[in-house]
Amino acid sequence: MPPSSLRVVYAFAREMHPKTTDVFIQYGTAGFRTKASLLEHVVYRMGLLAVLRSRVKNGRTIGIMITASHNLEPDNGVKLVDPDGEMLEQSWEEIATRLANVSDNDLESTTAEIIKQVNSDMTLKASVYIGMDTRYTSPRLAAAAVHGVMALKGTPKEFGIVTTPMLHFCVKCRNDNTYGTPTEEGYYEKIVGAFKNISQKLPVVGNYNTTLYVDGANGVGGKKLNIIKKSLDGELDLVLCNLGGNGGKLNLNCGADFVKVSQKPPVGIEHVPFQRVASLDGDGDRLIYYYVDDKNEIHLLDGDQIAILLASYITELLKSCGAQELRLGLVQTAYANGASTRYITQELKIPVTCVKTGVKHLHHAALSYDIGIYFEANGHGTVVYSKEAKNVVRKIAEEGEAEQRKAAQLLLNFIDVTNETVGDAISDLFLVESVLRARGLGVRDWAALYRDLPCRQLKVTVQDRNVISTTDAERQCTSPEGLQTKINELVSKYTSGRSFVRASGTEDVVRVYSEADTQESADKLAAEVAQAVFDLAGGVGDRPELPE
Ligand code: NG1
Ligand code: ZN
Repeated sequence: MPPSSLRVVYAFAREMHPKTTDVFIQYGTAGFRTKASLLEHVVYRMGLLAVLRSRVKNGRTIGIMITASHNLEPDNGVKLVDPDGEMLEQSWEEIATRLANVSDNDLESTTAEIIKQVNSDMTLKASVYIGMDTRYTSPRLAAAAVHGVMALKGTPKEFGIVTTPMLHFCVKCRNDNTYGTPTEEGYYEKIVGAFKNISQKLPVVGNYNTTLYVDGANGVGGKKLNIIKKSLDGELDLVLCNLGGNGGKLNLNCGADFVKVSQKPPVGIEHVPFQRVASLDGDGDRLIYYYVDDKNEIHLLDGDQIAILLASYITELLKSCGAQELRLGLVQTAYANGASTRYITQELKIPVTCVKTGVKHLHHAALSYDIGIYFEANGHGTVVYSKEAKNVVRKIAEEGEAEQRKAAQLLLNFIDVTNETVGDAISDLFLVESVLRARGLGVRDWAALYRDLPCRQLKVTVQDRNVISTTDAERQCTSPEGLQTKINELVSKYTSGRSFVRASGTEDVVRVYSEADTQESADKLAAEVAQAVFDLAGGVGDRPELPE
């Protein structure tokens, strides 16, 4: 493509998606995320960038997802998906930020500079898959992405409303046809099909029952489960709530993030005591389980418990297959409950790596195991299996002894239920249900495996959140001066106390986390640390108060 044809980049921008704001926007841990009204020019430009990225990757398909995940309705966002279905390579985040923020007048020249910098061969074909969540602002933004792709003569393909993990899955399949068929139907066929295979092999036993309530966060995940529900042949009886009807607003007082952070059940569900409920987030990539007891108290089964459930079951299957030589490990962040880390390392004797917040860090660390299980406490996570691991299991499934073969075949089904590209609430839900069924566990049995330490998360608004620097996978704070010493001093007053602070990558706040032996102590410690942040890191607004 000769440079002169870049003029269309400017023309499209000026005519259709002009930059109408000077607010600086940054590609963070989850792409660009802000008020939907500020995003149209950004998404158009991500259409351009996706084409360049596709060409740098020899024409392999790149994904663009329009979503703001668990944020409320007025927000939206956009993120790019790399060819293997993973998050955009980190070195391109700065390029994305630069392209998103230049003026329309400089867009043509900046695009030319980037083409040169990344060495994108403009004669190659380029393919971009585009998906969106259910927000009313999404179709307009998806159209902007399409225009961006077309401006640089790439080929866009729109998937309409899909979960974020479905788009990741389709991108992966398009670039690697051994993984599956790159369509929504292909996703159901592989993931739901494998779950049905497992169910047919495993009778319902013990305390497991096939009824599962679902909080769909009034987003896309619940809608897709409604499609899946019809094909489950009674293997799982889904009672779907918060599907977006009856005036239910996306993520408002419901969904995985609400349940996890507020530690309250969502609105929109009539709770039956001790009934297990799965809560998804707005774009279907996070999953939290919980139940409410007969005193109306909530018991959470978050990402930590999901990871443990999956890890212990896969370990058992590996043993039954005779494939213990495969190295299985777990990846967590500082937000993982201390009790979970202790249980995994001391009881299950499974190695744990702790990394910085952000899926890409977890995913990357998980790849260093033969079977890597990663979950953020908030319910985002999945399992990744190395090629070697899959080959070993396949071989046993074909050539092993009868019992080993059976376990290996079950593990192969389990692998097929997994969306290895990214955390996926729907795939994770079927994985959890498979394990509960296989082990005959009721939700209380699962919750009884170990007891979480009470914890609390708070946010503090400061002038500039970047004054907070951290080290040791965010568990220690290196600036502002004196803050870590103060945190240590506060923590030392509490039994089993732990606390850390970090700047959010998705919101303009500093996050505070604490845990201790009682909820009162965890709440008090969090509030005290929040005050320390406020005092030492330039807090704005009202100083956080201590609980009554
Ligand atoms: P930030 O805002 O950087 O804390 C949040 C989550 C991350 C991750 C991203 C992307 C917490 C404490 N943080 O990031 O784990 O999921 O959003 O959505 O849950
Ligand atoms: Zn999400």
